[in-house]
Amino acid sequence: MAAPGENLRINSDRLWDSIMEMAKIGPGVAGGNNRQTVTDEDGEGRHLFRQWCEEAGLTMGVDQMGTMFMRREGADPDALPVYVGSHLDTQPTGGKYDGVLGVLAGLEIIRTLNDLDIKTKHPIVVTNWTNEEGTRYAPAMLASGVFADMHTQDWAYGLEDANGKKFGDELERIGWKGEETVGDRKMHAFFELHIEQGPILEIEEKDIGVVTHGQGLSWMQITVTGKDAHTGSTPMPMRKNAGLGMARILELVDKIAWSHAPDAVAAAGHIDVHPNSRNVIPGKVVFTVDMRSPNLATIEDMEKQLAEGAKKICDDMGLEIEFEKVGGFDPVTFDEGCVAAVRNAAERLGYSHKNLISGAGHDACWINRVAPTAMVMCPCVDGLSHNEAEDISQEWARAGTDVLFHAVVETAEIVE
Ligand code: HGY
Ligand code: MN
Ligand code: MN
Repeated sequence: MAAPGENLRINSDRLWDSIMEMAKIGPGVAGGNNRQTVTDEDGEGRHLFRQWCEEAGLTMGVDQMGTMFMRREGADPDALPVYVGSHLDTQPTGGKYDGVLGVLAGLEIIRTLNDLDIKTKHPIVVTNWTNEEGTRYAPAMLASGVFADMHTQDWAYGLEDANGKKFGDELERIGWKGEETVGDRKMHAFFELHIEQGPILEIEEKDIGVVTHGQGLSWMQITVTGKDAHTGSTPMPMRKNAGLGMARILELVDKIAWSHAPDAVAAAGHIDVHPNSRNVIPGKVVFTVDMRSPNLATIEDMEKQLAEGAKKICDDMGLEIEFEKVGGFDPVTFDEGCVAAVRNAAERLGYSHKNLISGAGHDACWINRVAPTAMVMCPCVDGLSHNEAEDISQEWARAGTDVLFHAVVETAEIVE
């Protein structure tokens, strides 16, 4: 396939301006974003993205999970499209670039092709996947998971947030429940640009991560039940302190991850304490343990250690314990052809690069099950993400988007 000339580059000022414009929607409290899935702010961000795409001549399709597909026609309308995108939803204390860079980089590819009047054989479709973050509605990568037939749509529609609002109802309320059957679309390939969300590229001074694999993930929700009681008048031997039980389990979680160092990580980010009153011993805590590794056997051993160890802690303390797996996917190996397109693009463009295993989960991890898929990563400052202080340089955004541009356009095949 004819590769684009190494002089073909995107317009990084235009890309940067769009990222900053999108960041104004659903602002956080410390300079980042709070644009959680299927909130009004999510709806506002979708409308802005749609407006930009239509200004660039794209036609929109939306599926029944709300995922947006913005299509640029190819010379061969029957050729399977090359998809490129990520997600516009954010964490409650999210940054401006997680997901957004990948969606708007896809739009920048279209804008650049329009500027240069370049045609491709395959159509190109820029994609915004619904609910990648999985915060308001677990699991993460929800819509891409339904698209890859990992969850049923009915199950997804029935998920409830902390206020009992159902995902399907909220998607309809914001007006983004589309008509298309989820997963009907067939792809020639899928590419996703994403910030690394870790420190490796910055420390090693590499412009580009050529993502060969993705870590697997396990989200185990644990409910520990003891007995609400007065923190002052209840003698220590009589207490059934669910909060203490959770604390000992979280200590165990840390030990389990270290027992597999350096190939494992684990923590709990979601913790609900009931009744969460200063002078009541917690009678119930609900928390989610997030465990990850590039090795499936390691994940399975961590789950086993957690189940046995947490049960013993609760038995010894006279507490009840329940486990519910609320999310997970196996480690991912991306498509060699697509990965090579990314690596060749970085070489051609003169960007430093290294192979990388993605520490975070991404929509690409599910789409890799239904289409040839690869990811491009750019550095982020101090490797920080899922924090409003998340930051990247415009140069890093430019390099990542240039590489994405070349990988997508080469795969979509320029028509002379
Ligand atoms: O959890 C993840 O890895 C992703 O950021 N949603
Ligand atoms: Mn993301
Ligand atoms: Mn994220």
